[in-house]
Amino acid sequence: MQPVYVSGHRNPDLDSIGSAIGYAELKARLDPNTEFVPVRLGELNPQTRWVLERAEAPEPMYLQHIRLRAVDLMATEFLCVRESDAIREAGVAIDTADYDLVPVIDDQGKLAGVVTTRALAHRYVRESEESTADTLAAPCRDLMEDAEVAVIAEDSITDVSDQLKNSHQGTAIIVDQLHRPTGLLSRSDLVSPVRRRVVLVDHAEQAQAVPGIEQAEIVEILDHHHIGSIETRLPVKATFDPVGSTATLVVERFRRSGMEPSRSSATLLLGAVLSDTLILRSPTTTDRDGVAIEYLERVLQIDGREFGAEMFKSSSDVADVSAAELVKRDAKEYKSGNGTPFLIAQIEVVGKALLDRKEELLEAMQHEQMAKGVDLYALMVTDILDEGTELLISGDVGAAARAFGVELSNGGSSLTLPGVMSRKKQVAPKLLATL
Ligand SMILES: [Mn+2]
Repeated sequence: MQPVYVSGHRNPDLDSIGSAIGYAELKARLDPNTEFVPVRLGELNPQTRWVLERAEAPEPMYLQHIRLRAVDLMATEFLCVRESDAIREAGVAIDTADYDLVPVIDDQGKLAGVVTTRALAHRYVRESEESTADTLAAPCRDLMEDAEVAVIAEDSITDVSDQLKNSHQGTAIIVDQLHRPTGLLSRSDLVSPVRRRVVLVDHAEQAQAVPGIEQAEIVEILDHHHIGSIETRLPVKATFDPVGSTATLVVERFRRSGMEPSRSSATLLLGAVLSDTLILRSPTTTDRDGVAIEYLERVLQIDGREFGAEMFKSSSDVADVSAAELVKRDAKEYKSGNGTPFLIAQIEVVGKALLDRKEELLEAMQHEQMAKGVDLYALMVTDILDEGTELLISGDVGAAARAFGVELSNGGSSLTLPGVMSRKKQVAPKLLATL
């Protein structure tokens, strides 16, 4: 059985990582026969690293894409013959397994070629006609031909399928780095293959999901954002519940199941709720987030607000971080109603020091805007103590100003937005509606 991945969004933040780890733990405890693997879709931010260390939790596995690979469908139990084996052995091997060829290996176990049913049949017919004595006793190397489709385990099924279509051999041989056969994959294995499975947490936008999501089977969605552009083939259990963090929903599910998260997961979930709600100051915060924090404080026997203050302090010093990194670190991609693509990044800070680097940030944003081919790149510099945002804009600044009904400030490339702290609730909807 293939595992079920539990994935947050690209450019992962603490809520995505903490929720993925916590929810994978709960799912595995509720369904011990299935493996749930929390994953990350990119580099972890410093805040997430800080909490992972406190939680003594390992970095989740990096998932590059969720398209089917040769390794997902290949058979790993199969027969090989040696070059020196009698051709008859190849015939027996083919007869035993259900493939149209058998791999032939050399003395080092490396793939030397294949013996196909077609070649065997020709040989047999010729021998019968010539009524010569059993030359099926000749070594396989006499009848061997090149393997036309030899691929590696990570190769995508689409590639393997294309290669098989153009080959008269109906079976692909999967080889390792030393060119030793490790699996077989026939054309019939490619008919209605079992897709890779994933639970989405903390997002429901295709542009934010793991690459290849359109080929995967989404088994569940647990989110606190607006319902995005994700499409599913089958009906799925989907939750879009507007609380302050996805971690809050995970905590509630633990409690509803009568289970307590491990200390490690509880630490991550606490960090995630505090991070997404900016220590319960963000306008997205609900009473349920407060209840989740109180519960986790009891489980962990620590003061949540103190933990949160320490956590934000650890990650808010960005003096040493390059502008290029800052504008990308927590960027989310959106598409407005008329299909205009744009990005909103956010940095939480304490104090105004970062705004001294505004020109440098804007330059990095222009660069990213071009690289991503989006119409607008916005960066929220959010002061979590002062409770307000300076919104830097690369793109149509006028449209952004209209979206918020404010004047351009500070030289015409940013908007001063007092009280604005939430990308999801206060910034994304306005830009979605205007662009
Ligand atoms: Mn979140």
